[in-house]
Amino acid sequence: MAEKTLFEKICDKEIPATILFEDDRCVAFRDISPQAPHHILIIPRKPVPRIGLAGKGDEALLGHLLLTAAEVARAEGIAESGYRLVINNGPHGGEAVPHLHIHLLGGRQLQWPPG
Ligand code: IU
Repeated sequence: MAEKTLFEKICDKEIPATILFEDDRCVAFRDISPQAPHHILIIPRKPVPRIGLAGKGDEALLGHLLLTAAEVARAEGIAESGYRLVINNGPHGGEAVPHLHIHLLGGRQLQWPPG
């Protein structure tokens, strides 16, 4: 059996994290190194490594992750002021953890384009 990813260990509560929401398909927790006043990661329990490796069978899961991100933003009180959802894919995308995650960033004016 493959070694669990760090984020699988967070899902399984083997590594501590500040979890804001969880259900049978996903977990949302505060990023350990926040880049904005609100910085939350929404991840699938299924260890999809990155969006580029998601398949047709993951369509409903991907929709669920996005809707969960929007719900968490509402719960955080940043829905009205605005926020950004980011998925880093591969080396040039800045991906560091090979377990699909959506960054939810908000609580300050974000710049465009990103660095
Ligand atoms: P990236 O898109 O793969 O670069 O993002 C990984 C994120 O995971 C990054 O923002 C880290 O701060 C965050 N993170 C975390 O929240 N907890 C951890 O134990 C580790 C990374 I390692």
